[in-house]
Amino acid sequence: APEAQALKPGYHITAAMGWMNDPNGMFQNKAGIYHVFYQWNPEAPIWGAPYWGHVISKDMVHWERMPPALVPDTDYDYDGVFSGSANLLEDGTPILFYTGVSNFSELKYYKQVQATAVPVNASDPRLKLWKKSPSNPIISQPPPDGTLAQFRDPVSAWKQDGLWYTVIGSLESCFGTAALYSSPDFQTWQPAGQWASQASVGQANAGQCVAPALAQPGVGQCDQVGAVCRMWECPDTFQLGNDTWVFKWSDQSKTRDPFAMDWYILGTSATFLGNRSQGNISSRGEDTSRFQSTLQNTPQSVDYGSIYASKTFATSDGRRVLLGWVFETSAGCVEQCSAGTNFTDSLGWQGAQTLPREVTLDMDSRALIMNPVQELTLLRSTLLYNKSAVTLPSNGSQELNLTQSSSMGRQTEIMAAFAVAANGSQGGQQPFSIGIQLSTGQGTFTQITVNGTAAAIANGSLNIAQAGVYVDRSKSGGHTNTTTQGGPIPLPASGLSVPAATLRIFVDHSLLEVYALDGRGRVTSRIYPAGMEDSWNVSVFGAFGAAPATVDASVWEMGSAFDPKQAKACC
Ligand code: DQQ
Repeated sequence: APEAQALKPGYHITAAMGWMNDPNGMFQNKAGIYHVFYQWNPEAPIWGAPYWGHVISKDMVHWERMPPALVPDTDYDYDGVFSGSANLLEDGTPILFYTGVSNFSELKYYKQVQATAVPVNASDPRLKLWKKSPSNPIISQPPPDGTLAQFRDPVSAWKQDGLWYTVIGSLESCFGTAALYSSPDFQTWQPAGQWASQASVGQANAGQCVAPALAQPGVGQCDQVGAVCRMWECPDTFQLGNDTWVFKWSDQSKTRDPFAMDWYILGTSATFLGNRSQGNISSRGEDTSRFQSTLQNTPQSVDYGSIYASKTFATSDGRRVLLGWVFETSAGCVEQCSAGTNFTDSLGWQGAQTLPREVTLDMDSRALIMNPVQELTLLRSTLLYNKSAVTLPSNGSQELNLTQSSSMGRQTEIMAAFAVAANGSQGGQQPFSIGIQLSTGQGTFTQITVNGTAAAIANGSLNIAQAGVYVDRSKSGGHTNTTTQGGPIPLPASGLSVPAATLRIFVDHSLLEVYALDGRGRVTSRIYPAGMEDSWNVSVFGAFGAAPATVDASVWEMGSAFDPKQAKACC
């Protein structure tokens, strides 16, 4: 249908058809080719026993589709090849590490075990075909206080002191946890305590469950489908910088304030590895974790918008890159919509991945900064608008007079850098507000704002003391969910001294990715305005106290992720 095509993202990774959710097992192989897998139901645009879909790329922006890498077809994964990771052994051999799910129709709970797969032909740079290990499942015991019904999403393993370590999302005594496992050879795995838990990162468990009455070995009442306690899904952990570790997890509860589903916390780890008695650590409220969240008191949001199950990998040139599942969320349902409640169910496809984001550590703000990988500029085609030092009236807005009528107008990058005009000179705390309004025709618009307070605005430079980033969808129109998404931007305690405050927005049909203040604040939103297929306009606005401001703005058309002219990723 034309509407389905008008709304389908064009330069983000999507599935050809059917349902897409979590990113899985990203890595870059010896030939330099990037591999991305994802949870995929090719049979319908709703969640169902997932396959691992597979795309490859030479540059992380142009992608080629491969046949599905893993299909739910064995006795331990016929209910789904659930999420997991990729691992590169020392000789460069990739191993996919995933959760096999079975048993649902028989026992009404999912039995979750961990399994591996390797390339059929490791010298094929496209790694087209994969085979499951004959010794699968390789982990079929949940952690001591855990359950096989909530035990999934193994993290890319790391090696330390001669042992491999991985972390697996779990529910232990009604606490979401990341269970640690170790192995000498990637075959035999032992529980090794907890890496982190809701208790250790200072989040209460949402549960009303009491100690599990074990109906069957390893299955507690908390863990039946529909129970209140929530495991932690899709944990991720990695070292960034000399001593700093990041721990990231996905929290299904929709009660946190500010709202976010993917969280991270910074800490340290190494002192604990190898020194604990194995597999005997209670999760009942005690902080026994090996990941120590010493560098941050409270968890931070990966993104305030519609993303979940994000995951990172290391490129061969040492960058840490994140992808996350961007789900559909239309009017009439809150956040992830269940099947049948989302108007996009009718489109024949659902779900996308975020742009690949480079993750860096900012110790001044004790926060992660995320920006699209630099390769993304390869997708820029026509420069539609480019002006410097456009004056914004104080508390006013400036039309860029950009009206797009070509279909490419729906694939756009907007970059704006706001500065206080040179004659602005004020001390004290000044409220400021900068933003972009995307008008999509028929009186509908989406407003993206960064606001807060700036101290000592003077001579074109501002010191931002407090800021937040918000996507206001109340007037976006069509099938859009009208909730405003956003939250505070972590800043250094002494403020952020910048000559220009930046806002970078990626418009990809129904998908908006917003990066504020050079990637310090992020919001990914879905908008489904009715008029979007016709034309849209960009206006910028800014108000720095009463000081006049200027803006440098550029807008590009963007190419497509699956451009037939670039179809071959390699070889
Ligand atoms: N999605 C996968 C699970 C994971 C969840 C199943 C998170 O492995 O826990 O599709 O979205």
